[in-house]
Amino acid sequence: MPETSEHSAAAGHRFDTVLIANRGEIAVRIQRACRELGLKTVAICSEADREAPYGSTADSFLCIGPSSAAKSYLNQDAILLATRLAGAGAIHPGYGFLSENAAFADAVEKAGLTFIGPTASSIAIMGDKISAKRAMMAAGVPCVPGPDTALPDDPATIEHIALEIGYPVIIKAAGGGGGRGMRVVPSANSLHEAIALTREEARKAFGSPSLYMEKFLEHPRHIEIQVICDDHGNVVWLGHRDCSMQRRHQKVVEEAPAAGIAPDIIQPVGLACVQACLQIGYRGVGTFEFLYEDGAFYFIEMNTRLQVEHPVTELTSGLDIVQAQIRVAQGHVLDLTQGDVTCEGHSFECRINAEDSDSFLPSAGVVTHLALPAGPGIRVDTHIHAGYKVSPYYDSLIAKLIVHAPTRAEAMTRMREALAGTEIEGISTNIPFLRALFEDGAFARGETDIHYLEQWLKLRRAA
Ligand code: MV4
Repeated sequence: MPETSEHSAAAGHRFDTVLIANRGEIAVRIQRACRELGLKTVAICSEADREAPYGSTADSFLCIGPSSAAKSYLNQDAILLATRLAGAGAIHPGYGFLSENAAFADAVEKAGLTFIGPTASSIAIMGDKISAKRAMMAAGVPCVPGPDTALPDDPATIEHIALEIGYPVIIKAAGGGGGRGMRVVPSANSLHEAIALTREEARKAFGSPSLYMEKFLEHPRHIEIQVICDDHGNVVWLGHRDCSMQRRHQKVVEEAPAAGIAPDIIQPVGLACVQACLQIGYRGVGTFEFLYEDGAFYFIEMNTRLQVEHPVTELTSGLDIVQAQIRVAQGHVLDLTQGDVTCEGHSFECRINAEDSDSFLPSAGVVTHLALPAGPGIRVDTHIHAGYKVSPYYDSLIAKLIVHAPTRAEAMTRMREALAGTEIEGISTNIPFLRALFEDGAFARGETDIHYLEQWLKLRRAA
């Protein structure tokens, strides 16, 4: 497609100031990317975050509401008003909050602003897990066995679908995702009851009773593929990550690349993701989530946002994903092709949470002492400092420790070193738990799946 001024800088694409509709470490991370691109930044906060340093490093800083997220970081009207008041031309939603809200993306664009993310329509397609699956199957992305349509009401037809898939099956809500609204069905005995229960939960939680059925995979790994797309038909995939180390659907440790996945086995999956992006006209950064079991990949969901764990891909690919995300939102042509993408070495990320190391209950309070690790191959993404007050209102993530080294074993050693050099006092953190995990033999050998961490915790508690 020829580059015309219209293509490179359409009305909604022209901006020199970005409002960052988020808080915490990601607000800091996005500000850094904006400054490096020569863009001015607007920070917003709730009353609880008035003293946060990310406010004073931004070009302007507006308090938009009370501490409760519903009245501040989720308040669409307040954010749009702040954007207009501050004269910003674009909104970066970060992750969480409004990042995957199609109505918000639509409202931003309708206000003549740029939403730094995919189109509202892409967000809506991926938000409905059935339409996401249909789009993926149509594009040739391997999916978990099961129909890409909603379950009908007729009991006999439902039984037939389950038999065709083969037990155990899993019932999932179309409006769910991230582990919400799903139920495993071991055998025909409990099929109808499970559907009735999940349907009611879905109606209440997501406002839609729509369900679908899949084969239940019993011991998969969670592997995801990062993509970035511009508005001109260019798409690249940036390798893969393993995010199997999770507890109650909260990721704890992520790594890139996923251990023990041969290039020739992941290559066709990456190409299928690229194909899918082209087919749906995707723009921005995105993540394809797969379950990986017995050598095969099965698509489950697509995330249409910048993810918490993007740094492990930044360190292996050498790319600044946040800068690239902003540049494609400006309408720029992606300045790299697939041939330019080379993933080197191995990276781990540990999520440091303000929580009790044993009970995992959130721990609010003042950080009285802080020492952060440094050195070759060590990166810390955080918004906290000594004297910082961790508020009870938001997610407990207070820092991300990210390391990079030539091999997985060296990266593990480097993470042990980084964890040893991290001192946070005044509040409880999960650091003791992370230190113990990086001493675990099975983890070191890469012998883990999505259930490993919870089993490991159970054994550790029993001991
Ligand atoms: C599954 C599955 C097994 N089989 N689907 C949980 C979160 C949501 N993204 C999908 N999830 C799962 N879907 C089939 N067909 C197991 C899970 C699952 C899981 C997936 C990824 C990471 C952690 C998980 C923990 C429990 C269950």
